[in-house]
Amino acid sequence: MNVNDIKHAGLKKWIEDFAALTNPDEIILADGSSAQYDELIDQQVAAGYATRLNPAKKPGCVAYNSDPSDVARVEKRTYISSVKQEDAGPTNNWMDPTQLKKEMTDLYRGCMKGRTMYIIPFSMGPLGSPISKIGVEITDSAYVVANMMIMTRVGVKVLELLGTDGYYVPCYHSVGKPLAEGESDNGKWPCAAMEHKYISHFPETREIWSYGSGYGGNALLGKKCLALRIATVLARDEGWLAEHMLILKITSPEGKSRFVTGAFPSACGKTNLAMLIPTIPGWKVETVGDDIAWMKFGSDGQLYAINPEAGFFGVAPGTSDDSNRNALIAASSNTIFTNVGVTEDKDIWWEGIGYDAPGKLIDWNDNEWVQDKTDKTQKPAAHPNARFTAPAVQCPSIAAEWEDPKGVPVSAILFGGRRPKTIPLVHQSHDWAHGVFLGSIVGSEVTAAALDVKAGTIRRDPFAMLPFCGYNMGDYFQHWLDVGHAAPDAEKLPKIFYVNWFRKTAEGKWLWPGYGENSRVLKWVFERCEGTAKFVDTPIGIMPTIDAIDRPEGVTEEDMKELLAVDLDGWINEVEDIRTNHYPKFGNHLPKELAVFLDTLESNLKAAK
Ligand code: SAT
Ligand code: MN
Repeated sequence: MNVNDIKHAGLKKWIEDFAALTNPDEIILADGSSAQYDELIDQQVAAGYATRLNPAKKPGCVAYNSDPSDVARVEKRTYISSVKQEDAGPTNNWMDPTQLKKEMTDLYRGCMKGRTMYIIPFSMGPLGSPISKIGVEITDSAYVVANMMIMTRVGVKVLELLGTDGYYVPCYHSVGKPLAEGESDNGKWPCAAMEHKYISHFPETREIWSYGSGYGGNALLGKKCLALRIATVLARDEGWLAEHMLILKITSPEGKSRFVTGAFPSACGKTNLAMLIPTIPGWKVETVGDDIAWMKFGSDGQLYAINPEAGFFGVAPGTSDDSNRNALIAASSNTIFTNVGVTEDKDIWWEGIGYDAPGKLIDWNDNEWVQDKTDKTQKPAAHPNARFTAPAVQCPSIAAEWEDPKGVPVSAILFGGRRPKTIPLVHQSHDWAHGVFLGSIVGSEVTAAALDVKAGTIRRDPFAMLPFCGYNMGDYFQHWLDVGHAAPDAEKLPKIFYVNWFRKTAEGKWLWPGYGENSRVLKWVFERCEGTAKFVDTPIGIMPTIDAIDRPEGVTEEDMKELLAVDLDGWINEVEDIRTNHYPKFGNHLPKELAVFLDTLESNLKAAK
């Protein structure tokens, strides 16, 4: 099938108009077939953009190296271009839509010269599910097509669902590097200069326009752009939740299962938590999703979640047999690696993979690289935000329900971030609204997942949605409160927890081992849902008693006391920071209910001192 066979007149015209503007050499429809995927990858390997990995070790896998300037999301070039600036709110970059469209139209003019234009019809969520949304991405990057084929459901079936006049979210993407007559990329990753990169969202018209970057969330427009930024707007208008959350299934030794979702900022271990192998005997964790959850009430009054994605775009460095065996297995075939090290026998390697680099590697900058453990300043072989794009079905821990069109019933919601101090291992909100308060104050040490925020500093990242909310974040808090008020049955609302696996001692040592040991906290969460867990009420919320969570090896009773202490002074500073630096940003969009929770927290803390 090709573009001429498209039966949807509006879609056809939209494609023709963009082709007239961007002037590609040819137009190809991504039909979703594995033959087309293989052909694309073969072409990319032949043209020198990608290295085919050793079929005996990594069958069906390739490795790409990106341009050193194009290695992560760029938040400062990401725009929520609503008609009114106030609707984008204080946490988003804003530009007038008319102005932004004019600037970008000028950039798009002729931008696909010398390249192929690909049309990618895709579904976020299982094909035909009432919760799913359809998008069409136009791109000039074959890398994007191949990644989208793993991350979403792509192809002819989506066009059939669209019929002659179905609704889709239109998404433009170009790497922003037209080729002159006879010019070639010579196998180098094409992208535009930073000041020409744009990742733009038009919430009123539900359009996505991206230019200049070929990497991750900047270019795979189904993920952060559609499934979060545009979906938050749809969710606000339609009364549901589009969230930056993993979805996991936990089963007790008695065989009872519950589903838990969790919001953590990028590169804080969502993928690891979603695929965790419990260290406590008899317990099982399975994976529904690792990055995004769309949640709606079912007719039984329960909140149900679907994973709109079909693959994992996981952080490679630090992924090892110990930290996440399931991810390694998922990414052992039919996977695209980006910015990892490649060994002489064409296998992959990265920092934290669990073994030393074997011999001479080609690093993510295309240079020869030999590990020197005596050189503490040696640059890493893999970029810290190097990624694997792997099909979800290949994950050994994938839950049977992962593609269930009606979703999975959510018992608990976790919020978390990287906090070396103050925030205890786990505490629970008193109710939904108090949980919204906890979500609104989440802070985290910044990671390498975004290019333009300083790694290592702590920033507030409410609901882990700071870079992903498509409208005013104050209104988003209110939407969360409204969802709670509108719940058909308050008793059936998920319980809300705030966890922190990242506590350190004054000497900078981890207090909690994390990874599989986090199952001990999940067990307490599960038991809270069952009503059987031991707990105490504290000034900050409900917490486990000191003996309610079994201690992992290496964690002393003293450590546990520190992990579960309410650090009154630390929390008073926290309140102070929220009151002076965080909440005022939202002005009169901050829900009064949240300001009251902050006052109550402060008086609780002062009373306890
Ligand atoms: O936005 S990406 O898809 O590149 C990854 C992330 O930041 O979570
Ligand atoms: Mn993410």
